[in-house]
Amino acid sequence: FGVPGALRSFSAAVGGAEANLDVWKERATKEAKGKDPWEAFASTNADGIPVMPVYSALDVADQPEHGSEFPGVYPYTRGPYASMYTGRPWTIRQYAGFSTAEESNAFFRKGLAAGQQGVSVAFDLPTHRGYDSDHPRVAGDVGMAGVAIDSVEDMKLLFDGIPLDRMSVSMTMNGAVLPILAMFVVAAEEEGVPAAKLQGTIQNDILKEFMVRNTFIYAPHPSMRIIGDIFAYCSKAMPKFHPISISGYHMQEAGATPVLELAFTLADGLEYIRCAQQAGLTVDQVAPRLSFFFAVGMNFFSEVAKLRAARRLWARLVREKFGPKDEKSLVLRTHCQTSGYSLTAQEPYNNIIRTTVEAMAAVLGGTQSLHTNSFDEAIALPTDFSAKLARNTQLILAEETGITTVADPLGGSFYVEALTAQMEEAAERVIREVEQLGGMTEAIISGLPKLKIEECAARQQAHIDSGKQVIVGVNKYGQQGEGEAAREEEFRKIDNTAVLQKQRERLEKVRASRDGAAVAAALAALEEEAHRRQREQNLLELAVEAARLRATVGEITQALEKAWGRYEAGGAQGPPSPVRAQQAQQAVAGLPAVGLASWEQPRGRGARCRQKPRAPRGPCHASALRPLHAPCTSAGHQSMLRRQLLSHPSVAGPHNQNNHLRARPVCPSQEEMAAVERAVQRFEAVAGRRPRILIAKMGQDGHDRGAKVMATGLADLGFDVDIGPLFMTPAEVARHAVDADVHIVGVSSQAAGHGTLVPELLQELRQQGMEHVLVVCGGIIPKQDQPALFEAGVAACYGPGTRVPAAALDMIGMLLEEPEL
Ligand code: 2CP
Repeated sequence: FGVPGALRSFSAAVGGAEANLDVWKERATKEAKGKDPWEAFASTNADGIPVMPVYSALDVADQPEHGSEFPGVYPYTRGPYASMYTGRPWTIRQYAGFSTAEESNAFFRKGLAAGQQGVSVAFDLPTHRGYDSDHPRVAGDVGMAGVAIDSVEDMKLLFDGIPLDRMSVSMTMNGAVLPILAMFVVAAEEEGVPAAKLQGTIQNDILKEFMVRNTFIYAPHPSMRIIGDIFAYCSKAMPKFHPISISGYHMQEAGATPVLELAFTLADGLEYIRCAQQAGLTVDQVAPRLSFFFAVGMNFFSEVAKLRAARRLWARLVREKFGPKDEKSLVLRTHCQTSGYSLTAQEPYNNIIRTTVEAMAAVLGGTQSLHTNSFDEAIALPTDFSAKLARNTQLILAEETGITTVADPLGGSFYVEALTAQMEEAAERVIREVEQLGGMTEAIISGLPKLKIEECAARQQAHIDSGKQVIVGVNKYGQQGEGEAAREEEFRKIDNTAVLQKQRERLEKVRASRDGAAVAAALAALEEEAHRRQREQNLLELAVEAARLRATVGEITQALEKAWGRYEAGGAQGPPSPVRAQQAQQAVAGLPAVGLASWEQPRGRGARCRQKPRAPRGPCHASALRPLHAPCTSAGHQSMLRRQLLSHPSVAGPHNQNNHLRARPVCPSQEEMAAVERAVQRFEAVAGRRPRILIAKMGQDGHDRGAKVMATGLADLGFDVDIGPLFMTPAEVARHAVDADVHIVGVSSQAAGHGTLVPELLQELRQQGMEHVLVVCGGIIPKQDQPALFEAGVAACYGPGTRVPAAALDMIGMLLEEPEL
């Protein structure tokens, strides 16, 4: 069979390529009708990297490593293991969790019986934020976007019948990571499985929470202290467990391009090694158990190249910066998840195809573990049927296609190798910038990474709006009559009240049966340690003791909160200051400043706008706005709020009563912009001031991309916009609405809490004499939830993909309908 291709001398190939290039150019020029083929056929990818119409040996000739790399060998570009999937295919690990521990356990067991190979737990938002289910702030969120866990008793039910000594378990937990990991350890221990045998991963990546995901509890510095203690505990007591999953996934979901996702994720990784060193560990004690997590979107070759570049760059950076002795410290192993952002609410069966393509990119990029999204996740939680299709996507790839028979089958592709090198170089430049700021903790405190990601999101939105980025069935080829392929009755619905009731009962039982004095002492020990300037005891060790005594998630969280307070996320919650916005714009060279400054609207009281209560608009009205993309609600929170309300009217959807798209994008719409301007002026003439809206996030749902896109868009259109802080209660929103004297409250909901929270808000507004305020909802509001909301008094629901100008006109129209306005 001759000499392996990878070892063949390149000089002959390069010489031959030079000769053939001229012939190619001549023929391509003809095909380009006389134009320079590089200009005619070249393009630019999302990262701004030029993509040539053809690649050859010439494009990799300057890469010394080209052709000499092997999987399992430094710098690991081609995979962390020598045999890769020929020895062991990736782990099929589907992320799930909802309602109670019992229901989630049944769902896990069904999946495992049907071919799933690892468990991956989604917790509900109260658990993420360290609240017990009976806390008054969280009623609407309990069990909705993940499973509710309050104590070890819940944790034991969650893993009932699942052999924790053999099953690798991933837990997506960042905020309340101490109580949850502690409860996992105790639940296993009480089932006879010692911590040393536990295998799996806890996400525990707080840095990206401050950037994009928002389930933090404490400020960055104390949060990093927790992570250091978890590293220290796991390196001793849980050597088979991965104490962190350093996650870029949510960055891409929030808008980051593949290079930005890669750069920030690796920069986070470097920061975590430093954090471990501060906790007294050596690089070789922590780095081999670090794991990563990337999103895989529709940019097929960029995603493959990103995973390859990630391994190469990580190996090199760790070697250069930390000089480990153990080669395992250099190896990047990763989980991947197909993109929730790429899923569309419209023609949802297209999502099966998208997910398959993305899954292929993940495995051709060499992932170790994979979650494939269900096709209906843009609309609701996955059903048993859609979850089965998602799982089978992986089983078919692993067992029917032959993809697993060769390690790194794309290795040596001129394009893939050239792109890998370009992405590595581009990411390294960003990492250098972050390191110059003092590392990722300091960079995050400055707010810059978040702003860079937001800029990318705005740029991508503009590409979608203009049709430059095609989304089949949405901004191109939408067919009448095919918009609602998934039947409504197939959606999974959680009975939040029943879950809440069950959790309350269980909590009461736990609190009644434990030794109260011992629990109080364990909690006091935690608080005392948190107060210390110098570490004396390990916080996880103390949390394990408290969990063993049946302290709850809320109590353990609160013990530390007494010392550290609850972080009021400056960066995540509020609009950036003009200075920060400007810095970010400078940092992201060439990106347009998309309305960031308009978050800084002047505030002030104007003439009160009085209206009669109005008849609710029905679902037809609400759905007439063109749905575009939707967040993936898989276990609710995995997707950052995706392409929400569009701020540029370059692709207009018709207002028609059937919720169908036209078959082609319509290019308006200076007229529409002018119409909004006229409407705002008319409103101002009548009400004495511009329409004023409060964009509110209620409950523990931290997905704020859509809220910010909407706020920016409306401000650009002339509205006065208030954007409330994250995690408000209905009463707080109502108070804010009174104080700001708004005409409209726009509630953004991505995590299913609206069913409880929005009626409460309306009630609060009524009690405060603000029944005239127009309440509209946006985000993921499943159709079956809408009648109850309209019944309660909601004026409109603007689904994913609603264009801001259309929503603006709609809202002003509703306000002006009132004769006495
Ligand atoms: C693997 N092994 C092999 C080979 N491949 N041995 C010989 N030849 C091979 N070809 C061995 C490994 O050395 C390891 O053993 C064992 O098999 C398992 O392999 P692994 O590569 O460690 O796979 P894994 O156990 O599945 O772990 C993969 C990750 C882990 C990436 C390291 O961190 C992980 O599974 N993460 C999942 C994270 C996750 O599910 N996140 C959910 C996010 P040893 O261990 O003995 O070495 S949901 C997110 C949502 C969106 C949200 O955040 O909101």
